[in-house]
Amino acid sequence: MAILAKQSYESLTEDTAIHLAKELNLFPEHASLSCIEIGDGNLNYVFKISDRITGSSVIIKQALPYAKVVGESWPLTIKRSTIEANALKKHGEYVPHLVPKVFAADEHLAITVIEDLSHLEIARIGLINGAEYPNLSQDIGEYLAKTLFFTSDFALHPFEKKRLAAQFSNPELCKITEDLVFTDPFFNHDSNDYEPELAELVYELWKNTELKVEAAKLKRSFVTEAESLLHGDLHTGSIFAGPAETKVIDPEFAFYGPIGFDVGQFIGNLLFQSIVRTGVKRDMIHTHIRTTWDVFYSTFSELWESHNIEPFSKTEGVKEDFLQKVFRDTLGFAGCELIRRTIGLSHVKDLDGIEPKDQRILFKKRAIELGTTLILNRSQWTSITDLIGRLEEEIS
Ligand code: SR1
Ligand code: MG
Repeated sequence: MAILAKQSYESLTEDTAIHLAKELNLFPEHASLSCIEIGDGNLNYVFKISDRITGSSVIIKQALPYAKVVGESWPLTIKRSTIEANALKKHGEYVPHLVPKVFAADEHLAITVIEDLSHLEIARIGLINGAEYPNLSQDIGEYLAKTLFFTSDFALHPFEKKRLAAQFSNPELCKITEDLVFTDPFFNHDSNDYEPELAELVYELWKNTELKVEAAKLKRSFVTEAESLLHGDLHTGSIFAGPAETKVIDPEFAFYGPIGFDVGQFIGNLLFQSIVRTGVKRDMIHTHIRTTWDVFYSTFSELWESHNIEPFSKTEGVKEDFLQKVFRDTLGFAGCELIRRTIGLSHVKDLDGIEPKDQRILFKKRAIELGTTLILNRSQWTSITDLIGRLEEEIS
């Protein structure tokens, strides 16, 4: 929705962001405002505006008309800002405690004004530094189950479900995922990015027809299965976490897609930490993986029993069959995430931050191998214990 007099896009600066905060009446009239740009993501500006008098602050996030990670040569729709604001609001109907509050949004300026969460830290950074986040997997399991159940055909009238699917049509951002997650890493494509020491393994991957057949199936599923309103980019960099609080941010890739994509991206990103850790610190990650799946499964099952409007939902075996399909998808999508973040465009600090180089290469080889195993074995493994068992085998 447009809320400002100005009807055309211009990229904000720290000064104009302060003017905007005043125009939007985000602070009391006599506030003494300061602003810094704190964005370190791939795509957007993030301005933190603070009142020096009261200490209160808000975030103005602005989509740039290009991908910051690459530069102006990669144009990118600013409509993603409206998708993001609407997804935060929609998901916030079901899990208000797990997403930031949205104070305002403007489609022309491509801004979303949200609560400042800087008392929390980005979960990826915290996990790399050894933070435990005791509630993280419980919270994300609940976030996944509730957002994905309540936006699906199991909970919505078919007209409302299809209205939402149309509202959240997000072709440009989906194309990024189709290319960067599902296509480019499986071919010799310019966008790929890997160390020469990985070349042999990467060439083997490109020649692995069995793997490519399975990757093609996963891509097809991503492109065609409009099951629920996904976050669409649920890696650990899209989550703010603290000792007792979790908030999911950045749903600019939101669209109607397969449920297992969100679950798999989160678990896939935890797997990077499984790869780089040892001993009890590694066990802790495995506990997070198990808890995520268990809480997702039990919460989704309870919602199925209590709120499912689909007549087939009471037929014996339908729920179990559906959740088994979600589990299979979860493993496959997690496998794709492991491979793309290791050899494709847009890496993760969990691996790239490892020194010395020999160690980093070893972990990256494990990530490629584990990703391959997940994609290939996703139909044989039927429980989260099968996945944890495979992870534990690796070091025994
Ligand atoms: C050009 S965007 C690269 C990646 O950043 C986002 O967070 C998504 O994961 C995307 O694939
Ligand atoms: Mg993001």
